Amino acid sequence: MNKPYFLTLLIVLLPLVTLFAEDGSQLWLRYQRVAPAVSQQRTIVTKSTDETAKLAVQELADYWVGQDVELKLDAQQKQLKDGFHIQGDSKRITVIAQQPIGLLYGAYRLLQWQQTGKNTADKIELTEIPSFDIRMLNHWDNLDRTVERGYAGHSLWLWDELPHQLSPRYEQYARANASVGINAVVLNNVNASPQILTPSYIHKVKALADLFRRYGIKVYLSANFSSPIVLGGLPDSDPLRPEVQGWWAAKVTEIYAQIPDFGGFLIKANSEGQPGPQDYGRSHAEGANMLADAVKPFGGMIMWRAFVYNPTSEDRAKQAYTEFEPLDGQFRDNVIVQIKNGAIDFQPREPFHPLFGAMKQSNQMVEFQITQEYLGFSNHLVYLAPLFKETLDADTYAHGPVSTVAKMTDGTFRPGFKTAIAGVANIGEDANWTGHHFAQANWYAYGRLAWNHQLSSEDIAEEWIRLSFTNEEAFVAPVKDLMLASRETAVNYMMPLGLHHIFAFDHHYGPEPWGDVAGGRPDWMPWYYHNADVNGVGFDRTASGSNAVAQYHEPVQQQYSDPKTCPETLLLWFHHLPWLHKTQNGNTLWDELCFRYDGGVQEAEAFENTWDQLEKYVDTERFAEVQAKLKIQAQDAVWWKDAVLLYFQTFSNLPIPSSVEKPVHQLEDLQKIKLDLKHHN
Ligand code: GCW
Repeated sequence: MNKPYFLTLLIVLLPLVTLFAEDGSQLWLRYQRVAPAVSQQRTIVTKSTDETAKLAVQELADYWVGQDVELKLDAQQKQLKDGFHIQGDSKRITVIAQQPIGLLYGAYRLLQWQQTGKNTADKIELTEIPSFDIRMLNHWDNLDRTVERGYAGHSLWLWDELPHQLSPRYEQYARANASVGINAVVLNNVNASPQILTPSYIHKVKALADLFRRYGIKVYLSANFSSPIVLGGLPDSDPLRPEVQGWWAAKVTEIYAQIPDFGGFLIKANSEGQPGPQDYGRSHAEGANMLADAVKPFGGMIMWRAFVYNPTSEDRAKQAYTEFEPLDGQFRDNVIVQIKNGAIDFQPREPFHPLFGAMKQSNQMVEFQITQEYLGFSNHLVYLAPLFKETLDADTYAHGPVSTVAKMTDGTFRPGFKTAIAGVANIGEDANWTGHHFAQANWYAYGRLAWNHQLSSEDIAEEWIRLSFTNEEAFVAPVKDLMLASRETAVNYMMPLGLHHIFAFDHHYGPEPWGDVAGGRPDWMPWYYHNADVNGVGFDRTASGSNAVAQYHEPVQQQYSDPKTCPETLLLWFHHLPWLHKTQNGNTLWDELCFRYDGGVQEAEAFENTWDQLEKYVDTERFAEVQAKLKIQAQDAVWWKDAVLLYFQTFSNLPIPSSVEKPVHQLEDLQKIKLDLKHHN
């Protein structure tokens, strides 16, 4: 090929390639613009002049190919909250909402139906009222644009350019959130820089808040408890000192003058080195209430995290409960105690946090981690809806049977109080937003469950696949199976049977059950959690051990206490058992561990085969990118299996069963692996 010809070809083809490049940036919003011929045949109308209502009309005018739609505001329909009612037949659909944002949510529901192949020409009648009032994303984004535990590139927020330049991605982000009902975002890391509260940053935050408002999204900030010292020059940040209270009141007034619908603050206090009220001998309630009083006149909220633990002799799993349970009933109405789903830290599997059953007189909310800090970063395909559901559906028995975590947080037992749920975002500036194309499903699933916690993992997966890829059954069915299996698969190749926190130190990618850092905190060391020795493995949290089981109501306490009734998935979370302990299927514990790890590896390898057979249904870019990541996942699964089994074998001194694939690595080689992955604090 001679050069000029080649160049011309390139010039002609490049725009086409860019146009059709399938980089995943469209997420689950792959609507086709309707042809003018279609749009002339139907009308999309609203009488409302509200910006959000107009946006709803615009979205439907651009993408809805069906019958006429009327979007109607009805202030009488208080029970709808920010939800909607849709009724219609083949000629006309009416979306009724009490608030303009309900109309936008209704519009996105119609578009979702259209995209997933639902027949909207039949008579339709349905009402959706969200499970939680505040459906929140927590960004752990630092002001230097690194993202703590983020695996999708740098932060979306271009602080240097704000407030003057607005990246087009801000609006795409807001639209994606609104399409699943997310209505609150915390922009910055809970390990918060005080700088976020300086006037110049407040202006930047205002620019984002102004942009998100049309999409029904309120902005919140993480605040550093020492801000009065750092920014205000006060000698301390004691929440009972009048000058400190005055400083916060003035700061809050300054924020609301710029952002009248500012949501409030998220606070990590006296946790992992962050400052807090205990620095002055005050309680978490005293700290939270001081801030709650400051935002109260403006309708603001305080999300106060319960993720607290210190290197003491008390089992880490017990510490948040020990700290917070005595404070139940002491928090102001506009404080919500934000509790991680499990008592330790976003492990592949944890029992539900016992605090959910203990804080009956306080507002409480679940914090999930959407970003995969402990689940293979954005390299592993792990669909998290089953993990989220496992917590939400867990029964605390706080008010007798069926006091699930969902009901303990959705207002069932505390009618009239604000309810909320949070997920730590997995979003960054990568073209596909989340690093792994399938990690988009976790953002989507979190939003859908925040909207309706009764949806099934299966239905959400199916929606997402249809929206993001295709309605072809031959693709939808196997991919759905793969997604639904993926969380259990990851548990099996990483930490089956209730094992936890045996990750590599600091960055948390890959296995390091032998990990020990001289002088390091014991509660950051794998041995603290697995307790492997010649006698057995596991953490005794029964009455003969740390007695963490006592933090659960009956009958859960009883059930967890006895290895015969303890769910096998949590066995080594609650029990230290001999290697030859008989598991439910009659295998010894050692053999069962070997089978689980091996099963996890085989499943991860099977994911590769499943995907390989689906090539013809997927665009080349996404096909190849997912294929490459599945390969890493399968290799990592082998790494996990070999590392943990070979290491534990040094204690069990038992053979790996012959039906299990032999380790391909040497323990000494695995112990030498040191990944250079930075953990940004
Ligand atoms: O999971 C741990 C993470 C920290 C994080 C902390 C928290 C933001 O390893 O990176 O800090 O939890 O939730 O506060």
